[in-house]
Amino acid sequence: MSQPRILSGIQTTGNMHLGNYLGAIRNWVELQSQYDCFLFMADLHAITVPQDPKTLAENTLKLAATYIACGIDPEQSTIFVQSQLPEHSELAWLFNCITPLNWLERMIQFKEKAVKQGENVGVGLLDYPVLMAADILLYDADKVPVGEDQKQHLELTRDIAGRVNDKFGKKKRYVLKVPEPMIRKEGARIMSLTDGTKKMSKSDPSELSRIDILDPPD
Ligand code: AQP
Repeated sequence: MSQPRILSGIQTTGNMHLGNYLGAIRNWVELQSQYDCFLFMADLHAITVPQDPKTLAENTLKLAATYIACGIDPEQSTIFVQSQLPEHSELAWLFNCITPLNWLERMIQFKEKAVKQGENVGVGLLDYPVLMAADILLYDADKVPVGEDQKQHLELTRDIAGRVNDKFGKKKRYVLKVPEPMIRKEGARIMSLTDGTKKMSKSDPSELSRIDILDPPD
């Protein structure tokens, strides 16, 4: 019998921190023997905020090496770079055409990150959860292991799948599998070291706010 499938990824926006490790990658390592795991480096998500192209390419490779160093076994799990598969962007466009704008405007992460970019905020930042829905639904994923901060985006993925199924599915025959979130209680939301009201984040300008997993022991 085939194993149920898992899909998850991390943005290639910088060094992985303790939140990424405890909220995501540690769980992937534990799950890889029971699930058919598809784990990717989310470089298309990374460019929703400005990135230097050379640094982005380096971060993508560094993230792949970090997955393996943390215990993801490429013989057991499929590791890939999101932008190498045009299907992610193609499906995102199709979903764009059926997703109401106000579903996206409600997203907390968009509201928080948009404030930082002021008038220059890009459409990609608003559209981020639609691309995430495409990432997941493209693979018929059964479960999506993420940290607490991604819960709202995952609900949107489920709403998009439901909408496609209602619009285009035949009676009792769904078009898209509706995935379940997998959010562990422990480590689901690791907070910033400088502001206990905010989650630890790669893009926080203060390096003192996080513990990177590549930090030296001292
Ligand atoms: N602080 C956190 N606690 C627990 N889990 C976390 N995750 C992120 N931060 C925490 C989980 O890590 C996975 C990958 O996240 P991501 O890097 O793709 O995007 P993000 O959630 O936006 O993380 P960052 O660090 O805040 O990135 P930037 O600053 O670049 O936007 C996800 O499963 C996430 O839940």
